[in-house]
Amino acid sequence: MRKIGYLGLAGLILAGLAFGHNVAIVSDSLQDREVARLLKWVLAFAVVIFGGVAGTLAYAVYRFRSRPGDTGLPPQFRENPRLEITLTVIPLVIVLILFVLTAQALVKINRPIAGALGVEVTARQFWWDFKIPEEGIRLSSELVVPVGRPVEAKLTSADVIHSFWVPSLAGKTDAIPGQVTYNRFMVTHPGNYYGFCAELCGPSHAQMRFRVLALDPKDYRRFVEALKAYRAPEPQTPEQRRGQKLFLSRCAACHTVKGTPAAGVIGPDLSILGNRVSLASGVLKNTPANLVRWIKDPAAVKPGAKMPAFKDQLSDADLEALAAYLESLKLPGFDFAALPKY
Ligand code: HEC
Ligand SMILES: [Cu+2]
Repeated sequence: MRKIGYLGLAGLILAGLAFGHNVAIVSDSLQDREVARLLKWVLAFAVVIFGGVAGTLAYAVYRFRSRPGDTGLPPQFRENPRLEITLTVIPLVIVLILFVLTAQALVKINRPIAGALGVEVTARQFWWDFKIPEEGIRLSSELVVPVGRPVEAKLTSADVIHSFWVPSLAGKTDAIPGQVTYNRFMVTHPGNYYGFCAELCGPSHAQMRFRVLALDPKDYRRFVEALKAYRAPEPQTPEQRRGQKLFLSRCAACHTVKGTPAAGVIGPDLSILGNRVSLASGVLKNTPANLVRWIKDPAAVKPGAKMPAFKDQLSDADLEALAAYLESLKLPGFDFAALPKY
């Protein structure tokens, strides 16, 4: 009996160590802290119940094992009201405690946060558009936020139901046409956080990604001020000039480049494409070769993409000129590729 007791104790200690390592949750955002707290309670009850059930079972097997000389059936019992009431009340109490804790966590997570940075998020097949009204800026595919300040993402969709999910920052929240939903998080470390659409929304659902680039508050401020004052730089080379001309005639109906006549809003804002770490809403690394690949035939990269293919209209030299122009659209002094990835 004592041996079994020791075994149970060892199990409890091991489980306790696992708690310390916070096995399931790696980030420490506002929401994840609440979820981690809940998880600890659930695990604690699970360990106690498992220990109780497995311990009792092991004890019974050992204590009432058959011995030499045993004959016939052991003593038979029927009904034990005291035991039955105990076994009903204990789970009930556990469920009630978990209910109260969960309700508390939900209230905390869903409470508007004073001083949060509001971000208007519009999901579209198959990309994400971000507006920060307080700063008067628009960003597409890559949202830039400061570290240490809560963010309140106000989600909606322009077409079908999508779901906003940055696994390292917060849980999923659906983006629903005609409705506004909220996803609140706070980033604690600068970094490049991978985001995904988590609701099947069409052929390129799995390719509907985005990034949250979290900067130190000072860098964030510098970025916002630079972007507010930004006007696309003039093309510097004949190739870039050719690219700009092509862009204005072929692409400007759908895409915006600040400081030029290009003001389309059907597709992502390309004003600072040169600063981007990714293309095609987080799917390709931002390189001139990938840019050419994308413009040539978007649907070959993302089935069902809502941008037309240009492979039949533009020559390779045209495509390279467009890539050279777009890569030159850049705020100097920001290297997002150097951010650690989460
Ligand atoms: C009919 C509208 C339309 C036209 C015209 C158009 N695009 Fe697009 N473009 C889109 C849409 C929509 C997307 C988003 C596709 C997706 O990611 O699913 C997109 C995405 C992009 C992206 C990736 C942006 C990101 O955020 O990752 C680039 C780069 C781009 N387009 C460049 C161009 C260039 C260059 C041209 C002209 C040769 C052009 N587009 C013409 C609609 C258009
Ligand atoms: Cu989606």
